[in-house]
Amino acid sequence: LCYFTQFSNKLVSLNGVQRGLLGEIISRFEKKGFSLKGLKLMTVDRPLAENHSEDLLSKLFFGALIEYVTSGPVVAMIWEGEGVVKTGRTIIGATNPAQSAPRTIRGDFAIVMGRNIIHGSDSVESAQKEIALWFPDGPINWQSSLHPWIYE
Ligand code: DGI
Repeated sequence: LCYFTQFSNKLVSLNGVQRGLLGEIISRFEKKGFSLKGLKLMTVDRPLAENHSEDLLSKLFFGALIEYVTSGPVVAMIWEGEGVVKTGRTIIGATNPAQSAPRTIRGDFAIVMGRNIIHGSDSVESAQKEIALWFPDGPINWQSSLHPWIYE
């Protein structure tokens, strides 16, 4: 998972861990200039997975999604930066990897929807909710010394 504040996005890397893609995924957000404000390798129990995806409860694929999210280790991240929710989703690519552009995470590393590697919050509001759910202690507060070289 990756999730994101006004400025941050929580992201969750799902089978990115099993696929050995974690370094690659983190690297893409780091190189863009976003700041890592939270990072956690964890297993996910059903209540957390169901709470996270409660808006999808009525979907036919809900059971499969919960199985997937709870099947192995997950890395939860908080990334911060101007426009990170929108840009983060561009970096991740379209939900269906068959439609994700090349050079996006899903476009480069995934084939099917049910194994699409990573989740990113879709709005500032859902990022705030997801950060509270996955990081009860909140983000780590620090500022990169590169800040003046990334922002005007
Ligand atoms: O924000 P996204 O992860 O891009 O997409 P979403 O919030 O609409 O759906 C969450 C996840 O649920 C998505 O990453 C993969 C899964 N999903 C969505 N639609 C389908 C699906 N899985 C299957 N198998 N079939 C679907 O139609």
